[in-house]
Amino acid sequence: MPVKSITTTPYDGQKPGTSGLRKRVKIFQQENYTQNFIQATLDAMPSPGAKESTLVVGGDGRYFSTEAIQIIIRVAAGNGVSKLIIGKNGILSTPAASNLIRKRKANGGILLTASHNPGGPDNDFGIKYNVSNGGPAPESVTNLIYEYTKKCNKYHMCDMPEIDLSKIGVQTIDGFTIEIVDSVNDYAQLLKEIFNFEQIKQFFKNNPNFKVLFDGLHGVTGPYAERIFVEELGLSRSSIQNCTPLPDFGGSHPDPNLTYAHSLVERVERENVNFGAASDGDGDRNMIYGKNAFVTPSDSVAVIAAHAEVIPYFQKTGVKGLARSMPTSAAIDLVAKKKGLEIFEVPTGWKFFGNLMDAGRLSICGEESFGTGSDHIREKDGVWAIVAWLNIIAAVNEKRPGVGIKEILLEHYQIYGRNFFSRYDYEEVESECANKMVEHLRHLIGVGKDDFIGKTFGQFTVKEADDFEYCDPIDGSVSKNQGVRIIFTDGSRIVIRLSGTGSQGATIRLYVEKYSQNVSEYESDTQEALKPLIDVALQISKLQEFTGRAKPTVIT
Ligand code: G16
Repeated sequence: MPVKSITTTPYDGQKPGTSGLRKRVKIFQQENYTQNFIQATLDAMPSPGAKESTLVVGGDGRYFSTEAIQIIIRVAAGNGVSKLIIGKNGILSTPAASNLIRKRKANGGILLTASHNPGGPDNDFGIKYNVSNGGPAPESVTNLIYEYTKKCNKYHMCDMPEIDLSKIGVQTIDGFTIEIVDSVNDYAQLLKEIFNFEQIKQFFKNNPNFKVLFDGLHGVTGPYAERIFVEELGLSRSSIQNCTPLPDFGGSHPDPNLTYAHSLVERVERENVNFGAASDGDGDRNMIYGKNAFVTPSDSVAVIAAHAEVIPYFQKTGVKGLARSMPTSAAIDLVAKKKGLEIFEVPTGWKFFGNLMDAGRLSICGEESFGTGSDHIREKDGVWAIVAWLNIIAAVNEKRPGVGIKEILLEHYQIYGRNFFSRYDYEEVESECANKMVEHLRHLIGVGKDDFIGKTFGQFTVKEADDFEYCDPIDGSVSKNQGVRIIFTDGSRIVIRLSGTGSQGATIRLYVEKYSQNVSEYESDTQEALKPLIDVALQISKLQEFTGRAKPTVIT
């Protein structure tokens, strides 16, 4: 096929954020915008580079995905890529793509997703590059992509007819191979190797009144849920809802939290569902929710780590170490301490776990942003986390029948104490206002530090404060300014940082955490328990003054 080199003009602002480039669809639809970014991504691919490489391509099926895939096919061919492995109809959940990259020993993958951000012609699209370990590209690579976008004045492509993405099979055009694969098979196989499906099935058989409800929020996990929960684990079809993937997610936010998964939450409460769960647009996030028992993501990963020995995968590999992102509560640290395991605190972004996993020092990790996972792949994995909980419940019930989500949580608090945790999001704030607030905080903990440390706000006295900095223990790379932390003398803390995944204005994230070993508090309402700390966080940050926002957009 003849390669054409097309003259183009660089676009500003093609800097990948926490997890790839996320912008409004209309921005990606601009002339050559997507082509430029793909060219820059291929140029930045780590050695041996794009030429003769194999790449996995797929995504959450959001609006503009199929157009983007046709562009990727042509630009990949123009850059000498040998083979593309593409999910049927362009569909691959993020964990399934990570698995395919690893299983097929591909050189990397291009994932088309803006995760939990809404989709449709007026909403978001995203492109993310994953490296050969199956995980999101590290900052060294994403920074290089950005550098290439700034000087991208040419891209290479081959003219070819539109490829039919709906037909599973292999086609080769002039030495360039396109393989369309089933989106679900390999992933379902992986989960069957990790978990004790027989034990879970037996538990459902023994407890026919144990109700399960999974909500796919019209994201990519619908077909995965159908296969795993219905076909493999034998639940009824009425145990899953919103499981048809839609390009605009039915007009809602495909974000599994108390605000956006409210239909699940309401049904769990109203219909006395024992086990509720949801996953996001691209299937890497999850929420676990039982009647009167919302499991915070920070608690979820701690519970999974505490019970890891019931999961066949960890019986084989052992648990090598645990980790969390900095804003995530320290509940998992307490499990690590008790089990004598290494614990790591990394910046926000799943990419920071990859090196530790590759080095064999990390098995289970999680983030407060509804991300939970393990070293079975290099992405967080929503369905994995949900099946992990089911496996734990099934195993615990063999010894103590009648135990559900709430009992497991309370037992966990009895052993480890409770880390109350909440996050306030202020979405689409004017960037200038948000930046001013961050400057104010940096001043407090920088130049003003001597006055700030030791100062008392309400019942809290400041013990330490910094802007989180991380030095990767494996490759020594340093990531600075990862979030302002203010730690009080009683161990409570607040963290404030700007999100790296929004597509419009700035999103301020305010995280608060308080630890309690007071048994009478274990069933307390989180917001009530944290109210004094939240008030102090608002007072110190002057968030309302800087942004004019009296209330957060979302509380989790
Ligand atoms: C991405 C990253 C996560 C991160 C989350 C929130 O998740 O993969 O590691 O915690 O964004 O990031 P931020 O606070 O910067 O918005 P996803 O599910 O959006 O790909």
